[in-house]
Amino acid sequence: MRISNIPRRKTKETDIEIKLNLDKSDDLKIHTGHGFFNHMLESFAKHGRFGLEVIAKGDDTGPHHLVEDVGIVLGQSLLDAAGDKEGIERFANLSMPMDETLIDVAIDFGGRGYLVFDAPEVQDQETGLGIHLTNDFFYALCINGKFNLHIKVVYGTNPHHIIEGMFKGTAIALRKALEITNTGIPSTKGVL
Ligand SMILES: [Mn+2]
Repeated sequence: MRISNIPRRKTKETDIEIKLNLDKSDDLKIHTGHGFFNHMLESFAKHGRFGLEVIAKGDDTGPHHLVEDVGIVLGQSLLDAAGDKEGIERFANLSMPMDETLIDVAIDFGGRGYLVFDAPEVQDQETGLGIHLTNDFFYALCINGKFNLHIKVVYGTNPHHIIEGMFKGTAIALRKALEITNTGIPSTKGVL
């Protein structure tokens, strides 16, 4: 069972504890104090088929510190749970539809953090998250998880669908990239 073991991260801005299980999806407990962000993390766990507990508390400056720091610790948790990455598929991509929105997501879980984020500047009074903070979340996730993440909104207008499609698409691509389909380390270097 591939389970993360990252200590609680406590700063003057946030207090975050995350437990992640890549191989068993029974445990789901998300408490961040931010309704839409809870919804996104639940969606992430559900479609990634991950067991996920996130107990997080932000400061009173708005959601920025909270969302970015959860991205950091969740990225660390993905990397930690993946262990030596033996036998993983490593690469994955998909097109994620959500009503009027279509999002392309591609991942290389190969040991290097890199984000390409291509999304329209949509007005967002609804989610309390917004496209910019979503960008910051995925940056923190893939830099700390040490994987390449490309997210491209092909088209779409509804911010709820655009942001949720990103979380779902990234979760599904991560599930596929982290699936154990082989033996050995999938790299000519022999290490990832
Ligand atoms: Mn929704």
